[in-house]
Amino acid sequence: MPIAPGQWSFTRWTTIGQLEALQVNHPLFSARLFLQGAHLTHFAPSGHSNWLWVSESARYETGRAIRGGIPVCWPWFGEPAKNAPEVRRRIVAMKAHGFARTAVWKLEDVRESAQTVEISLSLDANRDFQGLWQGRCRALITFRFSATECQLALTTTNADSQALAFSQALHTYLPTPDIANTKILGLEGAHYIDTLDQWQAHTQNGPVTFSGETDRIYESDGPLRIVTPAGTQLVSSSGSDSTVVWNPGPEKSIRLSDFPTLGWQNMLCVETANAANDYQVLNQGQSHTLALRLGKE
Ligand code: TA6
Repeated sequence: MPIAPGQWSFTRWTTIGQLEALQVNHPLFSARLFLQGAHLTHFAPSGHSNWLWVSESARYETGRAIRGGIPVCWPWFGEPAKNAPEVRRRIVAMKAHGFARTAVWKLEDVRESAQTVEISLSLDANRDFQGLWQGRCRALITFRFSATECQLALTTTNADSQALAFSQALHTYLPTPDIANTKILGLEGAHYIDTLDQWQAHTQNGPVTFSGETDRIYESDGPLRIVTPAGTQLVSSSGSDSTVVWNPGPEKSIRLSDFPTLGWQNMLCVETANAANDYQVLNQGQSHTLALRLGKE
């Protein structure tokens, strides 16, 4: 059972549209976290704007993924057919990005201090999901907010007697005043798969810049700097050797759900992942943690 409200100093239950969320109003920062999808849509140090991009067309409806923030793509990333056979053979639902982002997670804990708030939620992927996926595992995600950082850690534990192969991503949407004057530093020389070029392998030459639809899976585990005209966002990770970089560009934006036609000019996704060949395999009882740390320069 979730901890009864009223025991918290900075955290309150709220309802946005059809969805329940935890609203954190701490003297040093604010955050909004939905039970559906364990979906973070807002984090900002006091006096600052949201570090995350959220579509102005986003809809807050039961069973519908929220466009923006940090969707949790789990227990598979991307289209099922584009996953390794060991991952693909477990997938029943032919939809992208798994089912965690539209499932209701269980609130495990809220811990508050003068400097931080930590919130943990869990999802038991058991027989209730057998129409979507053939596996039995548990996800525990912990958010840690402070005046300078937003941290996420997603731990998957295999509860099945058989080995579990899965892929995943923390699908972070970041804002920018102008995508044409935005670049990502830290991927220079990295190999990547260009999903828009028949999934061919390429090597990154210089910073990543944007001149239209971009959808790439980079081999990378290092810290990244996202330099925009409004400032520089820092993204670092652990438990991940792949980073997905995505901007839909003008054409795909028209086809995307809950996405404003010109929204592509003011956002990019830098996704901390275990995607493509970076999928994970766990034996019974083993765990893996995918962690993300957002900061500002
Ligand atoms: O992570 C990049 C990507 O796989 C793109 O190909 C695009 O489909 C994006 O995710 C958004 O997917 P969604 O299912 O949230 O519309």
